Amino acid sequence: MQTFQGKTVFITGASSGIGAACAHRFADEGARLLLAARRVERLHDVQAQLQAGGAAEIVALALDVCNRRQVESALAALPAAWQDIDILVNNAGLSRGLDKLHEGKIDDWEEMIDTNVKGLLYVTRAVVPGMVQRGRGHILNIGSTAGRVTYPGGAVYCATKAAENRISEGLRMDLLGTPIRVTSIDPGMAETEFSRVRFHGDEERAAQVYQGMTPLTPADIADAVLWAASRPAHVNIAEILLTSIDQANSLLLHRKNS
Ligand code: NDP
Ligand code: 8X3
Repeated sequence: MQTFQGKTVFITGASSGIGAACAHRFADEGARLLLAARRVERLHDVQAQLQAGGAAEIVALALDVCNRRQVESALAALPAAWQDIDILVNNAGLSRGLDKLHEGKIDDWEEMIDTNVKGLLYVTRAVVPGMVQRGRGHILNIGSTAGRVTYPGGAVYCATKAAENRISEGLRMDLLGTPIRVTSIDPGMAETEFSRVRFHGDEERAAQVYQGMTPLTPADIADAVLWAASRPAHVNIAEILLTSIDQANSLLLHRKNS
């Protein structure tokens, strides 16, 4: 079993949902946390809650993962005591819109691709060389059931999550021969701010997504992340696919009122 006391865990998209839940889970295990997101005031709220719960050291980093230069400079500028990242949780991500592809908004596509694919790559490129140099590390990328089964209106989001799967697989191959581990955590529907963001703030439409079914909670997913990260050093959990009991895949849901 790996333990996390004194380990440095870097979580992107830690201001909300799954990222914030991962922060709580690793904090409970005594990890030092480097938490990144664009909404720094929300990160400070998460930080305050963690500190009230007795968390170890925490640094909140204002970061837009889509901004390649910002990713490079923010990580290079970290104080020496925070440079040695042991665990990277590439969680920052979003969906925008649920339009048919031929009617889709190109700005929505660009935002998803820039965040979920290019952002993940920029952060990975900035962090992993240090892991290789130090001879230790674990990258956990947050994928989705959407990366495995496409759904109508979701082609571009699903493609970004399929890309996450392929990038995780390729990184695992490229790191073969090192002790660095790579895991893709692929959850089904979880109630977070995800649908609110997808529908550009339309709360009513977002709430309908989870109507009549029990979704995963962010804590369920954080548990899977922690479990994968805590396996013995010679065990690499390549993938975890998890859904709530009311979901079989991207297309097949059980709703109590249907
Ligand atoms: P939330 O909207 O609650 O959280 C998304 C997080 O990503 C926020 O902290 C947000 O922070 C951050 N983020 C978004 N864009 C950027 C950016 N450009 N730079 C830095 N941070 C960014 O949604 P979830 O917690 O649900 O989503 C987390 C991950 O889980 C995503 O990758 C999502 O695709 C994936 N996922 C979600 C599922 C679900 O049903 N909820 C299921 C499967 C996977 P801020 O806005 O402050 O920058
Ligand atoms: C998030 C799950 O099904 O809403 O990746 O796309 S879904």
